[in-house]
Amino acid sequence: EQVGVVIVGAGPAGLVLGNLLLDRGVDCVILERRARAAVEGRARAGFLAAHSVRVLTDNGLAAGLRARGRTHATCLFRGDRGEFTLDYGRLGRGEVHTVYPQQELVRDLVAEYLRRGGELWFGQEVEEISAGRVRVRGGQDVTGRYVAGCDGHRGVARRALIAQGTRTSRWDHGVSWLAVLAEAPPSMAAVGYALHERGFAGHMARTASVTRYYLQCPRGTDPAEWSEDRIWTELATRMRTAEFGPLRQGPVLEKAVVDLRSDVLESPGAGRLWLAGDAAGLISPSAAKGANLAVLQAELLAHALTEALTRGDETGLARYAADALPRVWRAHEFSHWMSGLLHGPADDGAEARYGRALQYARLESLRTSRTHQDYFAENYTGI
Ligand code: RFL
Repeated sequence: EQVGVVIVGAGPAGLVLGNLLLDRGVDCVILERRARAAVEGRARAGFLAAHSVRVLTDNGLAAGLRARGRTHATCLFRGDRGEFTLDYGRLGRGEVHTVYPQQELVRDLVAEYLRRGGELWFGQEVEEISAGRVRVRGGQDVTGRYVAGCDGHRGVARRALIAQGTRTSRWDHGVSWLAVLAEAPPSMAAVGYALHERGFAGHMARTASVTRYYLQCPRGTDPAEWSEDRIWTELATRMRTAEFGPLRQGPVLEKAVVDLRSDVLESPGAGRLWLAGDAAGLISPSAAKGANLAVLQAELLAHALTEALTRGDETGLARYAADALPRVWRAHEFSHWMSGLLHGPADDGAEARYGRALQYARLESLRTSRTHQDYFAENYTGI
C-alpha cells in the first residue's frame, strides 16, 4: 500500500508540512526516530518571524502561540562604548517577533496533527530512502508517492540527495556558542547582544522564568568545562554588569555547544524525494532563522505536493527550489552579517585589531543611521 507522502522527522518542518497536507486532503504518515516525550521536550529555537506566525495562524496552528507567546519588538546592543536599544517594531516593515519555545510549538503541532486524524509513529528510525521507499530499522518498509525529508541536518534524506549528486554550498563561521538555558527570569526586556574582547555574549528572554544565554567559545569546547559559576562569571564580564547592572541568576537547566556553520543544498529535492528545514540546509543561529526557514519551506512544499498529488501537476515541485532559495539566501546573507557583527577575532595581532574595529564600525552604523536601522529591522524580522 502506498501513501501520498511519507514524512521523515517530526520537527517543526515535518509537523507543519503534515498538518498542511492533512488540511488539503492529502494522506501522509510521519515517521520519527525519537520518543514523543523527547521530541516534545527538546528546547531549541524560540523566535518566530511574522511570516511564520502568519503561516501558522492561516492554517489553524497558532492557538498556543497566540495564548502563551510573547511579542518582542526591541533588541539591545552593548559594547565598550555603551549600549543602545533598537525599537525594530517601529522600523523597517514594522514587524515584530513572537517568542514561543520550539518545544511548545512542536507539542501544539503534534496534538493538532493527531486531532486531524494524521498518522504519526514515534520510535521509528529511517535507515534508507530510495525511490519513494523508506526503510525503517527493524520494521516494515513504507512506500509513498513522495517522500518528504524533514529529518534535520544529520538525517538520511540529505545524504540520499547528496548521493544523487546534489551539491552543497558551505560556510564555517569558525566559532561556537555555549548555549545555556537557565531557570532565571530575563534580565533585559527582550534580546541583548554584547560585544566583548573575550567574545560575544547573548541574552534571549524566553518566558517569565526561563532565559537563554549564549557565550562564544572556541571550537571543540566541552560543555563540561563550563560550571554554573564560570557561566555566570563570564556572562557578567561580557555583559558588563559592573556598568549596566547585574543579571538575575538561576540554575542552569541545559548547556550545549553549537558550532556556527551554514550550508545550503543547491537543489532541495528531485524525483520523489523533497527536503524541508534543516535537512535542506543549516543556518548558523546568529539571527535565529532556522525554525523560520523550516516553516517557510514546509509551507511551499505543502502547496507543491498537494498540486502534484491532487492534480498530477508537478510544476510546483519543479519550482520549489526557485521559490525557496532566494528567500533562504537572504536569510543566510543577514545571518552572515550578524555573525560578523557579533564575533570579533580571538587574538591580539594587527589583523585582530582591524577585525574588532570593523565590528565597532558596523555597530556604530547601526546605532546612528536610520537607513541602516530600517534595513536591519526588515531583515531581522523578515523571511
Ligand atoms: P529538527 O527540529 O532537527 O527535526 C528533525 C526531526 O527528525 C528526526 N530524525 C529522524 N526521524 C526518523 N528517522 C531518522 N533517521 C531521523 N533522523 C532525524 C529527529 O529526531 C527530529 O525530531 O529539524 P527541522 O524540523 O528542520 O527544524 C529545524 C529547527 O529545529 C532548527 O532550525 C532550529 O531549532 C534552529 N534554531 C533556531 N531557529 C530559529 O528560527 N530561532 C531560534 O531562536 C533558534 N535557536 C536553534 C536555536 C538551534 C539550536 N540548536 C540546538 C542547534 C538554538 C539552538 C541552541
